[in-house]
Amino acid sequence: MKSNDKVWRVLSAVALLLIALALSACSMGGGAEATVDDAGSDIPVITVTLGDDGLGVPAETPSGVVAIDPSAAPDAFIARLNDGVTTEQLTEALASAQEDPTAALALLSLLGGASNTTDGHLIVDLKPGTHAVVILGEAGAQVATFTAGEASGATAPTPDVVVDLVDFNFAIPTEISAGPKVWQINNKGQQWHEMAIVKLSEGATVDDVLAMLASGEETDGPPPFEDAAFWAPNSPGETGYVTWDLPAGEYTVLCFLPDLTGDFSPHAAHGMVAQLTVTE
Ligand SMILES: [Cu+2]
Repeated sequence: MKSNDKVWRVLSAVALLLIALALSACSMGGGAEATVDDAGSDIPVITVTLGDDGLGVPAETPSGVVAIDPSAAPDAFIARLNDGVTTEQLTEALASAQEDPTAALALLSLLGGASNTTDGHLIVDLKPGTHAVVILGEAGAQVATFTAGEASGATAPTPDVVVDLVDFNFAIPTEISAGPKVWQINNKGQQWHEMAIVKLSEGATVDDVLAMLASGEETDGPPPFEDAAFWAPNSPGETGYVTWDLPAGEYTVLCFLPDLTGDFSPHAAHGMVAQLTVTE
């Protein structure tokens, strides 16, 4: 199999997951004009919109600690453009990102993205400079860029749960209690990483999930898991925050991203899988 085929298949599986999450979260609203609001704390909220005229985001935002509300486009991810990279260059690179993401990844740092949050947003610490909100869809990439300027002066939330993403594992508590929890997600690896928190279907195993990813198809109906929460890819060194309220139960945590320095197999196949128990 050509490596590009493998990338496509893995990304197709990721896309299925993202679409499922988007459908589950699409009742959360959106469509309003893109704004920067005050969340009631000192953290400004940057609202992403998605309408007939595409993806929208305020042209100028604070830098520093900000909240980004992608609930109108829950499969969007946030990126910082490398110095000198233009929107046109990024758009061109993203056009082929689903076949091979390496060209796009060379132009930016991925800051994450989140679905199924309790408050509709994720929190990131933006450096001054050009950023983008991106959706990779079947119809191609949608990109909205914005410039982070003056520092917000806000402080990052105090996390309840800290997860380090490494090559290839999750440093994550084995057990947390139910109720809203602020998660801090740190990529401490050398590769890009994401975090999908899923509930395996009755009788399904991690091997079933890996087999689905390897086949790139849903051969026997739906995937052998339900999505509970998703954190979109972070580049090495990047940190984000999100509040999730996971019901009590047993969860499996996986990274589906392809190993770009190896055989393009998903990180989960390299052992980037963890179990999480949420107690009452
Ligand atoms: Cu990973």
